[in-house]
Amino acid sequence: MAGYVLENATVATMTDGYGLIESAALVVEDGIISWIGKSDELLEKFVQYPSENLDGRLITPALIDCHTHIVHGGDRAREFEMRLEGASYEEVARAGGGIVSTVSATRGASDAQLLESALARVDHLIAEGVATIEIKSGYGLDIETELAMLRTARAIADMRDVRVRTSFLGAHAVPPEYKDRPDAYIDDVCIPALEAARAQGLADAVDGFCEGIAFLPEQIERVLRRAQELGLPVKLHAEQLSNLGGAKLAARYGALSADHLEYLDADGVAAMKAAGSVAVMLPGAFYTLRETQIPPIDLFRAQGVGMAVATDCNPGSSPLTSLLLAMNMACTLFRMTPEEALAGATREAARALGLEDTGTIAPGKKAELAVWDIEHPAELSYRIGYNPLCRRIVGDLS
Ligand code: DI6
Ligand code: FE
Repeated sequence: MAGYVLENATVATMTDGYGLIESAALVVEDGIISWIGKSDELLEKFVQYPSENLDGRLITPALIDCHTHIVHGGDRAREFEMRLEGASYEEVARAGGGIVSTVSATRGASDAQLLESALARVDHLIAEGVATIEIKSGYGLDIETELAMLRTARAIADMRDVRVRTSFLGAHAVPPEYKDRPDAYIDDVCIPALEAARAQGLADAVDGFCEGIAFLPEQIERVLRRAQELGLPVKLHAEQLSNLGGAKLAARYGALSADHLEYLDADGVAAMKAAGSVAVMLPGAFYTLRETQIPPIDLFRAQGVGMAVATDCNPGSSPLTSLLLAMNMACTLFRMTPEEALAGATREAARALGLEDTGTIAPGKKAELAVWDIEHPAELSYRIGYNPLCRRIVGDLS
């Protein structure tokens, strides 16, 4: 393939703030952005390329959903009803519902069923301009099913034009057969499954759920240590329902991100800043669980901790397959600005995944673009339940 030019567009490069360029042209060669600037300054050598007039539409980096549990069996609509009848998320979990019920459904699903149900959700994200999706394991909680989840996640990238980054989340919940024996679960299942995932090239990162209803910091640390020995980057579900110092622990392991963070304190923010960890905001879970304490957005801003925004797509606390809605919620519920929300679903999401070749529009980055039928990028966060995507461009023009 040679190259092409996109002309007559407004481009939000997201390199620094929106980085808006009006009446812009963008040149792609061999799937890589090679030039971006004003149309009337387009270099002579690019004029030979086929060009497409975008009629003033807005181009942004393709969106990145950097935290999902999109591969899983079953659903939890009944649990949703229970919560509406008054049960809390923790009560549902302690009563054998919650994560563990999805574990049964996931173990009971065939690989084909897991793939098919995940693809239906993935297609919703793609339809909104998403080109990279992070997908976690964590509903298998036995070696075989954890690996099956990760294989399914990899298979999605073969079935759709989307990049998938996998995170091993064996330390997500204690399965029923290890009830009250979380340490034995970590030794017998979680660490061996992590090693197998690493050996089979199925894990790009390692995650955990550090919480009273899941694993304590000492248990999480054993997993993070093994990940580090295996050369895998780490991230962590931390401070979602209480403050156990999870983000600080993850920061000691150079975490790419700490996620949720509603109960994070100033100390934790400082530790994240020092480690360069991204704060992944998951307003879909906050909304679904009707949380009231918002993450320390002002402290992240003051300290310069990057904020990403993701769906947390999962069957329990965030049955959400719209990253645009997550961006709207990040603004309305967390008081992030539309500019921060868009950076959160592009540049900062890329950082949260350790990806350097996507998330902004600049020479050398991959051509992973979203073209929108809107004039200003704030519209992406402003509308609720409206999808203004015109097209996604990944590599070639199609
Ligand atoms: N935090 C979450 O929000 C999801 N996992 C986690 O560690 C919830 C998963 C579920 O309820 O199934
Ligand atoms: Fe999650």
